[in-house]
This record gives sequence, C-alpha cells and structure tokens, in this order.
Amino acid sequence: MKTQGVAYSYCDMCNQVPKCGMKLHLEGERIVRVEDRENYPAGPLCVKGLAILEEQYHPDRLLYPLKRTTPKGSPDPGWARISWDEAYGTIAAKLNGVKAKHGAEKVGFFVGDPKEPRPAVQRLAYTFGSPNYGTESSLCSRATVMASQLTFGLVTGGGRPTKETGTCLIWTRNLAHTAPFEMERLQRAKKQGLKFVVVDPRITQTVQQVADLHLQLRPGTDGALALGMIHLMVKQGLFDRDFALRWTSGLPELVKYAEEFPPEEVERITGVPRERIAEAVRMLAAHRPVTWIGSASATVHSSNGLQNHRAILCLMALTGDFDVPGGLTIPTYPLPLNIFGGNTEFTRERDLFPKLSEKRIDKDRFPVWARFNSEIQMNLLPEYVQEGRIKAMVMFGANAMMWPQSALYQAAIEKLEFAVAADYFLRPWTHDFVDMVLPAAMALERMNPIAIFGRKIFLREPVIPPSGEAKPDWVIAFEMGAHLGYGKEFWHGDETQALNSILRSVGLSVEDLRKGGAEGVTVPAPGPEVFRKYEQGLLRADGKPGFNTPSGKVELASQVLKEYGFDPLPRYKEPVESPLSTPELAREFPLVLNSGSRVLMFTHSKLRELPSLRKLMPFAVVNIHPKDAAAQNICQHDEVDLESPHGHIRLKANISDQVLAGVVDVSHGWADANVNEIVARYFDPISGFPAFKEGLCRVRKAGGSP
Ligand SMILES: Nc1nc2c(c(=O)[nH]1)N[C@H]1C(S)=C(S)[C@@H](COP(=O)(O)OP(=O)(O)OC[C@H]3O[C@@H](n4cnc5c(=O)[nH]c(N)nc54)[C@H](O)[C@@H]3O)O[C@H]1N2
Ligand SMILES: Nc1nc2c(c(=O)[nH]1)N[C@H]1C(S)=C(S)[C@@H](COP(=O)(O)OP(=O)(O)OC[C@H]3O[C@@H](n4cnc5c(=O)[nH]c(N)nc54)[C@H](O)[C@@H]3O)O[C@H]1N2
Ligand SMILES: [Mo]
Repeated sequence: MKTQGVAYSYCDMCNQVPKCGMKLHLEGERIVRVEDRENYPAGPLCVKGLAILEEQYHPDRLLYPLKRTTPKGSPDPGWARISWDEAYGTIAAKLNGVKAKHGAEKVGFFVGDPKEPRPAVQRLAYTFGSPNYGTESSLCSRATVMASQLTFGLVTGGGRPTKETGTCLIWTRNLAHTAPFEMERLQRAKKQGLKFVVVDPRITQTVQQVADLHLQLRPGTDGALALGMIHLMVKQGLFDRDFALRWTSGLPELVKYAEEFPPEEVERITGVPRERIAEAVRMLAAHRPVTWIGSASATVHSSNGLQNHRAILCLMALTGDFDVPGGLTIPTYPLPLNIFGGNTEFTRERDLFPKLSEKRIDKDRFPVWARFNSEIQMNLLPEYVQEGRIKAMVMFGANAMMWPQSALYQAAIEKLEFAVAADYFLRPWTHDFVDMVLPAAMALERMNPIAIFGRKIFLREPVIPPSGEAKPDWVIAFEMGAHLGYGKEFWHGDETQALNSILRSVGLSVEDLRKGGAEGVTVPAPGPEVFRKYEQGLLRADGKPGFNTPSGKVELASQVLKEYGFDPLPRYKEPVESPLSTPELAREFPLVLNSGSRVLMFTHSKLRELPSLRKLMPFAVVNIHPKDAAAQNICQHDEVDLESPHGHIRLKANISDQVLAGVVDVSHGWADANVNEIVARYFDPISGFPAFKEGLCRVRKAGGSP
C-alpha cells in the first residue's frame, strides 16, 4: 500500500472486464487525483472512471454490517450496526440451520453484475454444498454464448477488426457508451478504410461515429433480419460455398427455411427498407473478410432471443470468414483462467459441482441452459421461493430492479427465511427485503482478482485501506466460509494464498506479478497463432478436424436443440406482444418498448448518487420520436405516464429523432421510474432470458384521461 506519490490500479465503475487502467495520486492515505494509466491495455477513462473518487469518498457509503430490527414487511428495516463477529455468527447459524433442516441446496448464492466477487462466491456455494449459485449472467450475455456453443461448439465472443478485416458487422452494440475504451481503435480502423454495418433500432453514438450503413430494425426482429440477409446471400451466390458445404450441417434446411424471408417480407417484419438489406449483403460480400462485434445482450433480450441470435451466427458462418485472419477469430492459446480472474479448479466447478448438480433447481425448466452453464438460471427466483426450493440467500452486489416485474423478486427475497447482501451502499429497492447487509470494500481498497488481457496479467493491490469496516468481497466470502466450518478450504481468509492457487495454473505467483509491477506479466505463448483451427483438429477434444458439436460441423441446424424438443433451425418467432402478433393489443398500446439502453454516465442502478454524473442526466426519461410525441401533444420534458399491459411508471419525455417512430426507449435502473415494472415476464424457452427488448406500451401526458 502506498502512502505518498503515485499508485496504479484499475476501474470497476462499469462492472466490466477488462477494466480501464488508473493512475492515482496520493496525499497520505487519501487519493486526490485520478488519471489515465500509461502503457495499459484498456483506457482512456470515461466520465464514470473519472468520478471514482466521488464514489470512493461518498458520505452515504455502507461502512458497517447492519441488521434489521423490525419484522420483514415493516416500512423501515430499522437498520442497526453490528460487529462482523455477530454478522458471521448469525449467518453461520442461519445457513447451517437451513442446511440441517432442508438441505444445503436450499441456500441460493447470487452475484449481480459486479464481476469481481464471482469466483469466490461460487467456491463458497459449492463448498457449502449447494449447486444453486447464479449470477446476473442469467440475463446478460450468457445466452449469446450459448447460441455460439450450440452453433459453433465454442465461444466466439466478439471478433475485433484487424488490419486484414474488410467489414465489421456490429450487430448491436453501442460501444461509445458501453465500452468507450474500444472506440478509439474502431475510429482509427475506419480512417484506414474498414467498412462498418451497424444494426440498432436507435441512431446511437456508435452509429454516428462509425456506421457506413445502419440497419434500424424494430426491436425483437433480429432473427427475421438475419434470415433475410441469408436469403439474399444464398440467392445471389454471395456466401462461401466451399466452407458451407464442407464445414456446416443443416445447409439445405436453412436455405429452404430462408426462402420464407424475401426482402419485402423482411421489410414488413423489421421495418428496415429492402434496399438497405440488399446493400448490407453487398457490403459484406464486397469487403472481406467480415468480422463481427456481437451483441452483449440486446439480441437475446427477447422471447425468441436465442434463436434470433443463432440466425445471426448462421449468417456469420456463411461468410466463411470464421477463424481466418481478419475474420471472426478465436484465440489459439487461451490462458486457463476465466475473465473474472478465477479458474474452474478454484471455483470447484470441476470436483465438487458435478456431485451436486443433480440438485440444481433449474434443470427441469431450462435443461439446455443447465447443460451449458454451471451457474443456475436465476430468473425464476419467485417461483423457486414459492415452491420452497430456495429458503435462504447470500447475495453479493444484487439489484432486485434488474428483473421484469421487480416487485415479485422483492417479495420473493422478503419471503426467505434469511437473506444477506454485500454492497457498497444501502439500496432500499433490494435491501429493504433482506435481513442483513455487509459493507463491501471498493475497487481501490481491495486486492484481486487479477486483470487478464490475452496472455498479459496484471495484479491489483489495494491503494488505500478499506473505509470504515468494509471488507473485500473475497475476504467476506472466505470468512463466511470459515464460519460455516470450512476454514481450510478458504485459506483461513488469506487472499494471497487463494490467488496463488489460481496463478499456479499459469506458472505464476502473486510475488511474480508484484515483480512485474505496473507493466504486468506476459505468459509466453507456446507457439505461433494458428488460423482455421477446425482444419487441424484443434477445436475438438478428440483431435479430429471439425467443430466441437455433435455433428462435428457448424450446426446451422442444431442437434442439441432437437434433442431437447426445440426447433433445430434458427426459427423466427414474433415477440409475444407486438404490432404483428397482437394487433388488437397494439391498437391500445401502439408503441414498441426498447428498454435498458445504457447511458454513458451510469451503470445499471449504480452511480446516480455521484453529483458530477447525476448532473449529466438528472432524471429518468422516455425517449420518444417527435411524431409520436406530437400525436399525444407532448412537449420536451413533460411529465408522462408510460404504460404497458403489465404496469405503469411516470417519468419525463425526451423528444428525439434518434429513436424510431413507433418505438420508445427507456434506460433501466431508476428506482423512482423502474422500467421493469412495465416489462412482462416472458422468458425465452431455451435460455430463460427475459424479453427486455420487445413489448407494447403507450405514452400519455401525466394525469391525462385514459
Ligand atoms: N455506461 C454503461 N456501460 C455499460 C453498462 C451500463 O449499465 N452502463 N452495462 C454493461 C452491461 S452489463 C452490458 S450487457 C453492456 C451492454 O452493451 P451494449 O449492448 O453495447 O448496450 P445497450 O445499450 O445495452 O444495447 C445496445 C443497443 O441495443 C439496441 N436494441 C434494443 N433492442 C434491440 C433489438 O431488439 N435488437 C437489436 N439488434 N438491438 C436492439 C438499443 O437501441 C441499444 O442501442 O454494457 C455494459 N456497459
Ligand atoms: N429492462 C431492462 N432490464 C435489464 C436490462 C435491460 O437491458 N433492460 N439489462 C440487464 C442486464 S444485461 C444486466 S447486466 C442487469 C444489471 O445487473 P445489476 O446486477 O442490476 O447491476 P448493478 O445495478 O450495476 O449492480 C448491482 C449492485 O451491485 C453493487 N456493487 C457494485 N460493485 C460491487 C462490488 O464489487 N461488490 C459488491 N458487493 N457490490 C457491488 C451496486 O452498488 C449495486 O447495488 O440488468 C438487467 N436488467
Ligand atoms: Mo449486462
């Protein structure tokens, strides 16, 4: 720990990995200035990173363990400060009590969007004996990963353009707001001639900064658009025939199915003009190879999201640019570490989890999810609690507002025999329903986990001591583990030993990383980069050429989906409620809802308490097209009621021609205007993902007559 001068760290303000580098100036034990870190793979800092000291030194931070003193359901939890000893004593008694009475699997473990606590909490769950550990990945990007595993047999992630790339297809990301550290590179590539096709219902900053062609589709219709592009590609002979014939399965069936998606039909469904669709296909064919920056979550936030996303992957497969230089590549020698800085040995996914997995609570409802994910699908929490399958919960960085019909999740948490949450702040929308909250140390106050960029690893050491009695999440999980009776499994609370056990898998130790200093340590690659790995048998455990799918091919028609009774083809289905599927309802609720578009200055429900960021967006708004506003006589910043068949919220109107006419856009995470109160609980049957990006609504001036 430094007490004077300069220290290096990385940011967690957007919860993402990899994190942007930070250079911090200290006076004594106080950090007085934050700036970009030199020679670090991620940066520059965005407005959130630059505001980190406002969060670090915020007067409302949670500094001590608190227990509620009033019965659940009382308007005020009556929080009272307690010691860590009392907190751990109660937690151990309650959790071991549930275990003795009902079985360890009745205790659920959960981590929200914050990524850092994950490996430690997963280890805690399995060591305690419960397979029921889940995270926010139940509704974030994991369904895109599953779509990729079903189709390619591996995780394709997001390709990044290189100097060889011809076109970059950004199928929905607004990186300018959600990963600003990527934008400089993309803009540089654009200057050097790279073409960009961007799919998004809105004219985002990313569209404005890089798009050569923008496909502005109605939310929830991605599958139809991708199938329409496949239709044209095939008709015009613009796909890679050799690759498709040799390395894919289900081609004739897909080609036949895509016949149902001629340009005029796709225009009718998606709203994208047919000439634009044709132009996109031409651009992809003319500027090869094509790479792809895939959606982080928007494409899978719909009731048919997994299949919609698979349609996009099939389109990518037909370009033939999979794992060629400049195309959609995958690393040749990935480190045996996950991006959250743990590995499967540390999390005990390898040894303990298989013995427990019979008791996972999601496997009957979402068997495909359960096949690919050790984390359980958490979106049916209200049902699990109702059915008595979960009786207590341990939550790190949880936010009940992230789920559709949030009140059901709050009620479920409240109904538990015991719930404890660790967080940076008291968040009434979640913590009013728990028994105890624990103060988590913030990023600059804690070690671990490590940051990984390809084969380069950085250690983060605490820059300052934790505020109040806050403790790092890993330490909390370890100490909880020790109090539950597993001291040895948690190195008696020693983080350094824990990290050493992880780093051993790459032949390193904490001491080695310390020696590497601010520059990090590169683990040398065992050989040169290899492309077209499928030709050389590098993708399958049996060493045979091909892909790691049941057929050994890229599965345009998925055998696994068929096995579970789903359509093997990436079949398009209209959203459950939409102008086309429920025209009657659409007369009453004529607008389509696009919820959860990120804004640069906030992360989900976080950071609204920071003055410099709140100034940039003081209140929640519904972004509405001038035409739709005029139809309701709505003026800029008027108070409006936003209603769906499932709920109602009040917020202000922001009139903007950057949203499509007929589609409104509302960001999530506002406690006083929680858009999830109006989102229906429709779940994709394969992934279990909620339909955040579909649905019908209407906007009216507040207080107007119905
Ligand atoms: N500042 C900030 N950054 C963040 C976050 C944050 O909260 N704040 N959250 C992080 C997390 S967890 C995530 S998952 C990522 C998300 O990162 P991104 O995917 O880049 O961002 P989003 O704003 O969620 O969604 C992108 C776009 O999806 C579009 N969209 C809406 N509906 C549809 C649809 O049906 N189809 C298609 N094709 N597009 C649609 C929206 O108009 C929006 O512009 O951002 C991460 N970064
Ligand atoms: N309608 C709609 N709803 C959505 C979405 C959408 O697009 N539309 N997007 C979904 C997606 S993709 C996501 S990822 C989720 C958002 O996921 P959430 O889990 O809702 O994310 P946050 O609100 O960022 O964080 C939750 C809590 O973690 C606390 N926290 C932050 N860092 C730490 C830490 O290091 N340790 C601990 N102990 N606590 C910490 C914060 O204070 C906060 O209270 O929302 C989902 N909900
Ligand atoms: Mo997310």
